[in-house]
Amino acid sequence: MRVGKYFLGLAACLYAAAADAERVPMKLWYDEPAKVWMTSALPVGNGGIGAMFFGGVAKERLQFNDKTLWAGSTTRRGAYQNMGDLFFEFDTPETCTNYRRELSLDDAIGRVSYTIDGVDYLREYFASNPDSVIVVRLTTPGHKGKLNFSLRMQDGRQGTTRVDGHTMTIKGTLDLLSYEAQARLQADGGMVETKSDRLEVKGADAVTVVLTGATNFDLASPTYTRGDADEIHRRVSARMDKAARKSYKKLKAVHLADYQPLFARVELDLDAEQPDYTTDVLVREHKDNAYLDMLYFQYGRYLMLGSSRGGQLPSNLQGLWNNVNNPAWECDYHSNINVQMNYWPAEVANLSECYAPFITYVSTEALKDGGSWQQVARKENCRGWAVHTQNNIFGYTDWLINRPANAWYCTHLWQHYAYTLDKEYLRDTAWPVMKVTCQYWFDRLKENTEGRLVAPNEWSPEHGPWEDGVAYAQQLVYALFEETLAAAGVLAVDDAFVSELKEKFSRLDNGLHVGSWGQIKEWTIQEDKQGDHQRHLSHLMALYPCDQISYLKDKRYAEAAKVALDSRGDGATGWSRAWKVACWARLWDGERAYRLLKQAQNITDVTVVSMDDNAGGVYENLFCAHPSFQIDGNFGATAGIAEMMLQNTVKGVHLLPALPSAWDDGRFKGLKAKGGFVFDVAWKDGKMVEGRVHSAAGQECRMYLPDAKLVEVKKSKGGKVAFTQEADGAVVFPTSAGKSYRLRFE
Ligand code: FUC
Repeated sequence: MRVGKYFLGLAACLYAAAADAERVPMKLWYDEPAKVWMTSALPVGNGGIGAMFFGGVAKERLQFNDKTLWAGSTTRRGAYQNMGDLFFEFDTPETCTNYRRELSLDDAIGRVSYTIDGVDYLREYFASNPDSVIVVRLTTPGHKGKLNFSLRMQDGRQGTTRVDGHTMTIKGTLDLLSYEAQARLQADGGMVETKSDRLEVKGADAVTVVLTGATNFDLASPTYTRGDADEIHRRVSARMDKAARKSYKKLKAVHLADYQPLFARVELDLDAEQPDYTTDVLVREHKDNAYLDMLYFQYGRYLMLGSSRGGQLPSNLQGLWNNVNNPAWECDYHSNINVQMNYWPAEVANLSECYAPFITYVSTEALKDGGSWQQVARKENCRGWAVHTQNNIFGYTDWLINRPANAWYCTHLWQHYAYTLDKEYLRDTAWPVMKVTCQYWFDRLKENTEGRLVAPNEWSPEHGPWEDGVAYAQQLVYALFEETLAAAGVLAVDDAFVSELKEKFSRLDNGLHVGSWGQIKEWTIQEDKQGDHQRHLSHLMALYPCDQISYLKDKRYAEAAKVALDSRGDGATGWSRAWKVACWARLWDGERAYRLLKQAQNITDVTVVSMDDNAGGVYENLFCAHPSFQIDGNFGATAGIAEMMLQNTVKGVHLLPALPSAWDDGRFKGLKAKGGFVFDVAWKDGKMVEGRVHSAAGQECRMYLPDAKLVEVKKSKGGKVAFTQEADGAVVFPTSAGKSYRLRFE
């Protein structure tokens, strides 16, 4: 155990010491350049645009993306596109000493450094959200005039590059969209020569390259576009001019001031130091080192900040990082697990603002009069909206219909409220969508022979027969109705719609049925096969991400969920293992959740799509491998780890519900719970010692602590706060909005 950081001294000092503790740096690092885009290049992103850097010495490649750059249209699926590349060619040899390539998650800056002939070379890479640019800075600390290289820009579709002064431009049109990207080079000292297809830097002291791009995509417009090529050009040029007026120091300071507070909201310290070996060695040879778990947890947060800030589109199957024009599954929005999993950590991991693009996407498309999502519903004579499984950014929705996805999306709309208690958002954004989605199901549900309402002709993605009342559909519609009723309560709506909702809810089959071998049943007619290892856990929606199954609600169903989950086995593709981590955490089995997490971290080099249960894991760059790269597994793992730390239950917030023995000592800071609470907790030898809760909304704080005894609650400044132990085991105390409370446990 590490001593001296926060476990020094008396238990009562733990929290104070923790507050002063140095954060363990969160870094991915390597001692050689990346060879393969998917497995070893490193990502930077500002939420809308992003890039992957390789860190080559003689040749560097920076591949870049804009999340809105899609081929395809309202009638053709198309695919998410590579925007382009920047190629640097240096006059130095490939051979160097002191090579290091790293990505710091703490400041969202990539760095490459090495020495040649006594000259130290340093590059920095970051994507700035406030300035909407990607920046590369090249320096030779302590030396002047040493930078000699050429810079070339290449369109992702083989278009031509225009070089104008020190600015290079690519532009083009796809089926519906137009796009443009610009790169501008500024050198300190030396000379820059403009060639027909490149810029040549000679003898510079330092160089800054600023890169930005945009398209004319607009989700809210009936044509999905707004403005023409000239308008994009003006927009991109204005961004570029504004950024180029700032010094590198200023650009970096603006980036750090924006990013660092968001990232620093959450800490997870599992009593491990940053290892002195590289990240590929960490994951290949030291998978049990808890630093990997800390890093993997935080990487999900980093990737969320990088791929889901602002704009109208959620992060796609690869977040926003993609180097080809025919990516696996078109890098689309898959509605039967993938896009949802991308948002599982958003609230609990304290990145509520990153939810906005997903919420905007769902609410805009669902409420678009006559839009494609509404047309899917109309074809079935239903109000509201529905989607198929595969979705591009232009409302085009195909492959098998996935009706319950509308309810699933709505559970996300509700989650955002449940954590933030933002009533205005609930009324203006979430409620209208939840209401019409309920109406879809009012029109669709039918009565079965027992007089219960069931969804007719449904599937359990992605296997088995189509039947009435399968668990997947019932559990999701149940969650939709339950949460919409809760929303009606908050908004004090009590009209004919709410009466109908109550009536239908009282007759709805809840999708929880225990089968012949003690399992939660997946289908109604077909027998569930024991040992069916299908990767989707669609009949366990009610266990996670929904919460109808819980030991605290009805032990019978929790036990049946355990049987069903166990029968699915531990093998799985990337995202599926992450889901299993969260499910085992919900069943309070920390050891099994941990075992799944370790399997989710299996190193792989497979870059082609495989459905093999044992091919999934992570690449050297810690991207989750389905395979191929699919970012849902990164986000799912972050959510799963959070679920091992904190759960919202009917009896209150359950702290450390699934702590494995491998994480016997540690602390977390900044995880969010429903009701506007933020928790910090420190534990030792598997026992909670101290904590803190911040109350944003002034709600009563309820905690369910079966493994710990709360002995003291104190206001941050001073006085003790009385708490009560309720008959159901919950401990409860009042809070004031904006105040923090220190908690001591025994
Ligand atoms: C779903 C999954 C696949 C894959 C694809 C993108 O269809 O069943 O495993 O993740 O989405």
